[in-house]
Amino acid sequence: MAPRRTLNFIDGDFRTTSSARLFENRSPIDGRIVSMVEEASAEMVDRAVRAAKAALDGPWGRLSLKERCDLLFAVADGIERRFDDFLAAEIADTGKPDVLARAVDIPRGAANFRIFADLVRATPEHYFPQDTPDGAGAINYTVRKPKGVVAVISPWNLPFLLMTWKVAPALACGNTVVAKPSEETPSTAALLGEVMRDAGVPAGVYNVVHGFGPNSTGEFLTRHPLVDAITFTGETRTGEAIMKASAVGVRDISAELGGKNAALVFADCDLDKAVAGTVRSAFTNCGQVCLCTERVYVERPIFDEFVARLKAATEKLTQGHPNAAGVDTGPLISAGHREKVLSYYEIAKADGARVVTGGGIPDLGPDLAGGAWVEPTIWTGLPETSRVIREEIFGPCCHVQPFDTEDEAVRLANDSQYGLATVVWTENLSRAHRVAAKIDVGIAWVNTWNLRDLRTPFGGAKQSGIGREGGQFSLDFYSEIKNVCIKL
Ligand code: NAD
Ligand code: 6OD
Repeated sequence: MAPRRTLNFIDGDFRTTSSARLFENRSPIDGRIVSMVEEASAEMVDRAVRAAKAALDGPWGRLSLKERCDLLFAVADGIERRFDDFLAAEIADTGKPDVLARAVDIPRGAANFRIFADLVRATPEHYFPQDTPDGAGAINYTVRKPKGVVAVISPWNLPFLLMTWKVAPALACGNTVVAKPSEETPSTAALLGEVMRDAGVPAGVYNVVHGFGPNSTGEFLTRHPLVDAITFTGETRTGEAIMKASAVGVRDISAELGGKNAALVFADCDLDKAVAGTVRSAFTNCGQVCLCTERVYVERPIFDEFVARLKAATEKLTQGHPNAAGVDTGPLISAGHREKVLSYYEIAKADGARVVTGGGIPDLGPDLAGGAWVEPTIWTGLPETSRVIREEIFGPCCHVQPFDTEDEAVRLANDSQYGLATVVWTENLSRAHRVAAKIDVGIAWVNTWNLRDLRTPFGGAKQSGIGREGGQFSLDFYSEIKNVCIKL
């Protein structure tokens, strides 16, 4: 049977062209073809952006705030009605365990629409009464308008969660969107087109174009002159390229980029929690979360015990088919990404690492032999100059290194071009606040990892990004805030 086709969703429906180039969407579980995807040409991208522009002044722009938010609630309901379809699509594209996608990715996709619909209705405007020399005064108040057509460029690691984390606030603020999901994970973005259409979202409000980055769909989209703002999540180098594109026409950009996140484990921590938390922060989603810990610094008196317990806990993780019971970790996203991760496993050996556990490819039997599997891996003994310590690997691996003082721990954590997230493990309240304040990151967790309140700001310092999204911070990015000054 020929594999099914994944089509671009433009102006309210799926579009196919006989001249479209096709690319394979392969499952990282076993290498089988999930679907053949139509790559959007420059003409298709232009059609999507023009449809989005037209919808701004059409039925979408004429909706009241309540009507718009009601539609977003209907989208959330529609995602939940088709939960199993989204779950199956996300698992086939990414190979992530059913338990993870079921508990996190798909529910968060629906929640994103509800939370931003609620938030936009609850957001007050600013009011500034002003004195004037004639004594009569003036009043200033702010008015929020949509920015216009927003290009949403998203990565493959949490495809549905991260795309909807941008699409939902953009629509809540009255914008229209053209989304370009990663070429590795096109399926849930396409399914969302069906949900939007069935929920009655007007044509042109949500469009999806599939394809690659440079010289392909991503670049056609970010360079399109009718795109008013770009929101991007992905690698730092890609962020730089997209920033250059956004400079033409002075378009606003939000960029959530890479990380090389540290965990600081102090001797006064609750060791059980620190070990369990580090297993989660290093190996969740096979290490493919931008917030994952790849550098672990442990205070010397507990170093040996921590490493032994981390090794034991890591070796208890079960790798296997995402739909099998009791599975903790799936494969990497692709054979290409596995090559990259394994190249760092080689660099670690060459740089003199002690391999505490892992370091290779697991044998999971013939059914999974075509998949992108690697072993969860822990190293010690590398110099801080090693590329394994300096560069983002984005795989199930971490290096553990001892430290002697709090100042040294902070210095080591901050010694990175990145500044996304840090975890501090300590039971000392003063130390927790002191260290969290000194770390140069956008997100500092203490005694937990990836605990999310969707009202909080999310983003990175240094080369981990520009701007903040989340709650009110998203609404500020997706709105043009105008000041109205009235002389009384
Ligand atoms: P990537 O940068 O390779 O691709 C992301 C998206 O950008 C894809 O849709 C891709 O097709 C598109 N793209 C690539 N080049 C482009 C170009 N020149 N113009 C327009 N679009 C282009 O990232 P990835 O490999 O998909 O994702 C992994 C990376 O994402 C890691 O670095 C990870 O840290 C980062 N990430 C960051 C966050 C965060 O919130 N900070 C969240 C998730 C992932
Ligand atoms: O939880 C979120 O809102 C979020 N933006 C997570 C990002 C994870 C990165 O891989």
